[in-house]
Amino acid sequence: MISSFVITGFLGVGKTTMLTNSVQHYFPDKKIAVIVNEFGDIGIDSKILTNVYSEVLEISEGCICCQLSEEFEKGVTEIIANYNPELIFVETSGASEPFPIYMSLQNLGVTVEGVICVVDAKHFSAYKENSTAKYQLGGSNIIVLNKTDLVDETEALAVENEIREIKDKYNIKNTMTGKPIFNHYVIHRAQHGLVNKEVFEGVYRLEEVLKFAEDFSHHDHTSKDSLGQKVVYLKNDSYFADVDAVLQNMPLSIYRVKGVVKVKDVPQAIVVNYAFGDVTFEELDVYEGKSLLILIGENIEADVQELCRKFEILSLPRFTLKS
Ligand SMILES: Nc1nc2c(ncn2[C@@H]2O[C@H](COP(=O)(O)OP(=O)(O)OP(=O)(O)O)[C@@H](O)[C@H]2O)c(=O)[nH]1
Ligand SMILES: [Mg+2]
Repeated sequence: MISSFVITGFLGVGKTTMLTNSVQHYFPDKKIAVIVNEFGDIGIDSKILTNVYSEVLEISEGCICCQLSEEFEKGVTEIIANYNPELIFVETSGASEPFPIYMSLQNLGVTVEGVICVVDAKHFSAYKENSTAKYQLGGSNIIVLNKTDLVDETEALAVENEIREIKDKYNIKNTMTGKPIFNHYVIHRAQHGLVNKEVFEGVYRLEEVLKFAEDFSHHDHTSKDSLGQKVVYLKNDSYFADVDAVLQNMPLSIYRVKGVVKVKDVPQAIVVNYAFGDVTFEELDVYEGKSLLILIGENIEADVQELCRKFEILSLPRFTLKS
């Protein structure tokens, strides 16, 4: 029997960080396959994750909980046939709900040990009103309060209380009986995605809920949440300080930036990771592609136009593929 975990949580909360830190730490000898669905059509996470795991399947362009369940199920079937993993981790995009993915895995005969929702302790108030964020909490049974290094105990407790309120309200229910599908949930704390081992030990294993699954109505979040993404390229003769200046001047309505850039004064390519004003940089050993940034936000068209006007090093792709 193949086991799996679904990792959900809003944009930039630390899902990939958990996969690179905790998972590898706890399962050094297991055959692990990772499936990652990113918001946006260029997979930065899969580039990071392939440095850590040998089997990484990237499902891009669209949301696996809405449009891509067929592609997702095909991908899982292929990864099982070709690699025969003992454990599968699915990182859902920050804009998708976990429950449909849970159902797909179950339909394929893969045991779901837990649905983990990662929460950003520092930036929770900035995104908690987003309806997808609420349904992500409602559809999970293990909640990881991450980035606790950035808040004090009072703030952490306040977020935990808010999580409990939302969880009670949005806990997914059987539409026939009105009873919650997941009876219990736990909240763990983490820094840089490093959680207590019991999160992955199956102690919170979900009961079989397949019989309820047909009654679950998927909420149409794509039309309600106006998140959009845009890619910008970086000119070849840019310096690190130029990139930093762009990030320092991000409008508030852009809350996630990911990308890989090559600059003149750093020998290796740099992975840029920006979430709600905080930014980290990491070096990437192998990268042959273009220097690019993916920006995600609520007023994305206008914001990106403005950024490109302000910063000469940025340019928009000349062609965009219509989806
Ligand atoms: N200070 C701090 N930063 C963190 C922590 N966990 C993650 N980060 C940083 O947060 C940023 C986003 O982390 P990711 O792991 O890429 O987040 P994600 O949820 O996978 O993001 P998406 O896939 O784009 O939705 C990165 O810059 C991380 O280095 C943490 O516990 N503390
Ligand atoms: Mg990620």
